[in-house]
Amino acid sequence: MDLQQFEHQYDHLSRDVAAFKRAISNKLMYQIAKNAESARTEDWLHAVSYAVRDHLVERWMKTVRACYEQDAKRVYYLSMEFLIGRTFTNAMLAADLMPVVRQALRELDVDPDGLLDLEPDAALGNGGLGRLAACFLDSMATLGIAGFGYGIRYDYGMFRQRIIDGQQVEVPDYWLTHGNPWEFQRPEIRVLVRYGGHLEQHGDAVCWVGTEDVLAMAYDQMIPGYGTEVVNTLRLWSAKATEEMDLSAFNRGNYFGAVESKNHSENVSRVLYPDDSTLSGQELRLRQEYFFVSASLQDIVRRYLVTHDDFAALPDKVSIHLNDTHPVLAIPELMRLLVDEHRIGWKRAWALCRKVFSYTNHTLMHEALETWPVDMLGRVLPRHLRIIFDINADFLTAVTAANGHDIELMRRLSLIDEHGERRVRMAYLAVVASHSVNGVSALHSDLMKESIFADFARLFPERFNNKTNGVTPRRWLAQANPGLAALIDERLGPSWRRDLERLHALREYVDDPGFMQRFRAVKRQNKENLARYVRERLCIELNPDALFDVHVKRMHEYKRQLLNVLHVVTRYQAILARPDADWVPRVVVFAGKAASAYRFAKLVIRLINDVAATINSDPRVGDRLKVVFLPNYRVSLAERIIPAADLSEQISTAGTEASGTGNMKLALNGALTIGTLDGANVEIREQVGDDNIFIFGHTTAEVADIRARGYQPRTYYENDAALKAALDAIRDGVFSAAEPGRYQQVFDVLVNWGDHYLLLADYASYVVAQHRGDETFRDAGDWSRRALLNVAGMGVFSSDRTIAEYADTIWHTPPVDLR
Ligand code: 26V
Repeated sequence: MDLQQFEHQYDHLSRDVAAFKRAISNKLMYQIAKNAESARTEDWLHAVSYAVRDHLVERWMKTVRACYEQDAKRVYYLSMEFLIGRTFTNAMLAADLMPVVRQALRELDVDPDGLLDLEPDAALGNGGLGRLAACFLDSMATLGIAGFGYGIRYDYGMFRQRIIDGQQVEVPDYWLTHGNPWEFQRPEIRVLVRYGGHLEQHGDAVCWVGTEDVLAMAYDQMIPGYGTEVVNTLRLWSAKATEEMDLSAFNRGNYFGAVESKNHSENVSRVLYPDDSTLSGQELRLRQEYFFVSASLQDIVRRYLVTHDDFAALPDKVSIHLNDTHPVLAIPELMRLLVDEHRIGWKRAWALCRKVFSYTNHTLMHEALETWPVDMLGRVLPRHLRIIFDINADFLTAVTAANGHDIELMRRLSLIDEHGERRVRMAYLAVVASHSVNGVSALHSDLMKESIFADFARLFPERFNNKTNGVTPRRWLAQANPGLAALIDERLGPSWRRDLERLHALREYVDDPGFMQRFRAVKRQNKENLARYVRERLCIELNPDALFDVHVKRMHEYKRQLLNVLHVVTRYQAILARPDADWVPRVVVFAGKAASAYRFAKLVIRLINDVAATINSDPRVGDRLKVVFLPNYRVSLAERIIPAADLSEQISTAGTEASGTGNMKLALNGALTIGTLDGANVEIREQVGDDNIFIFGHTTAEVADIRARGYQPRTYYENDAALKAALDAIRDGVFSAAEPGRYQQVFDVLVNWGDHYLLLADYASYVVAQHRGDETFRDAGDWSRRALLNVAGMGVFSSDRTIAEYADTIWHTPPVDLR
């Protein structure tokens, strides 16, 4: 840049900064009604958020207009969960306002970094499935696809996790305390959602009458694309009572009774189910699912009818994607709208449904497969139950016509599970109604066809396909790791943000000492930042030169945090046995929430904390090993931890983790994976090469084989001295001196009760892989070479690639033209 160019740019920036300072001050004054002297940091955050938001609104309206004018095909992504995290930085990056906003704040004497940390996470999701939905919204907007998210505006998101005496305590997450500057309430967009009642037959028409009703009110958020003017919409529904109060009760002086029914109706959007895999079978959950599905479908049909007089073009203009089975009631709801309300014949309505819906499966875990008791469904949604029975009858008739009468096959395929209490199988309904059924990694999509959907895959092979997950490089590299982003920019320019495959070119720099030294410096800085955070919150001192070994995700037996603990204990015992050996210093970082009712997962959290306390305070260990459990894992904490990781733990039992996305985020930020051949780890290995990942453990086929032969975990316990020593220490109270029996159950689950997830069978090879990790880490140059090859190999794991595949082969949605 020559001097003139520089001065020109500088001029530009300072004019923008001046304008932005005025905008912030105006917002503070007229929207928040505070002056600079009395404003709290929250007030500044809101003022500057409103000012940034203004820059996106015009693009948003332009996008909405363009969609209408071009009558673009829209994709509706229906999801019970959107795990968005924070919005402020993301919005600044999208609007290209980061330098201007920072400078403006500094000139107003406000510390920009202090502001960022005040924004609460929008934690309207449990884990992988919800975070994927958020990455997908970002990618749809960035690719210019007319994508709408539809979900629930929970008053309370994912609970906050506190650790008290080593144990998880759940605290409600009322994230709206200070208001949400990113949402637009739409009081004029209200939709009636009906429950209960009964059916009446009038000729060949069915009437659903006598219902209890709730209103769904819309709240919209902007979803800005990156490097495009497109801004999409996320519409979340909040429940409103149809009557503010019961006037007769009020007039009788019964003031609490007067608002009771209002509270009851509005409870439907009160709180996110914080359970990420077991269906507690609560009726409220069913009501939540129907609530947002019904509101969304009515909204979709209304929007379609603005520009169409009949339903002939519906499949050309509307795609409805079902994020797992939680929104599957959308299928009978669309049938109801078409048949009962718009008087379309059943057969035609069904043909339309079949073209409109597509479905993604996110888990094979049996306990996470949704089924609803026929009794409950009949009580809460009688019309929908009838429609499901009719769909089932048509389906089974067609199967019989094609395959002959096979009672056993019918029993297996039926949408109704007749064993014991009759239940509706929501995943089967999704498969029968959708034109596309996909899994989320190559392995998972194969297993899906062999296990839960085997019969359906034989009947409808063309419906099944794979779309390997991805993550948005905007949040998970540009925003989370500005140091690495800036370094990449210097060599490759900024285009990787929209075209992540460009990272491939980083391979050229593995032998460039200058570059590699800076690459290491970035990681080192990120580790120092995390160490500071840990020091401030937990008073634990970390050595930034140690290997940072990171295991962050929901707490689940299948994810095997306990296997990691076994290795930690083994290492601890080895350090005590050979204190003078040349140990590679290591920091083991855990974070993750356990479902509140998942007793065993909570016990594992407690064990981690007890092990951490013992090891961290043992003077014989010193810097060689530190263990930390970071409380309240969430999107914003992930953004801090992931850039600081050297080693990424992805150690689920082969065949259990559908894909994983944390595995992609960590590798993208230069961590090497230690992992099993599970989920997308398989594809990560293909991208980075066998030498740059530590693979261990039994494969899916071997796991099945071991189980088929009758797995005997006790044999491993008895024959492996190191394993035995670790398990005995846990059982005997080495980490729980005050209550020696505290972890007897942990021992029993692994040794005596079958070790369902085969921790003991994989222990030995895991320890060997950890050892390979140590040896590689000794040579900092060699390690960072491999780390860079991981970054360079993550191009395919951009959610832009994933969404482009959905758009091409499932939704058939070209980008909108903003001209
Ligand atoms: C089930 C239930 C049951 C009722 C209570 C609330 C609730 C919430 C979520 C679920 C299913 C969770 C499925 C899930 O999150 N699967 C994850 O999806 C990721 C994105 O595809 C994938 O990377 C993970 O491997 C997979 O575990």
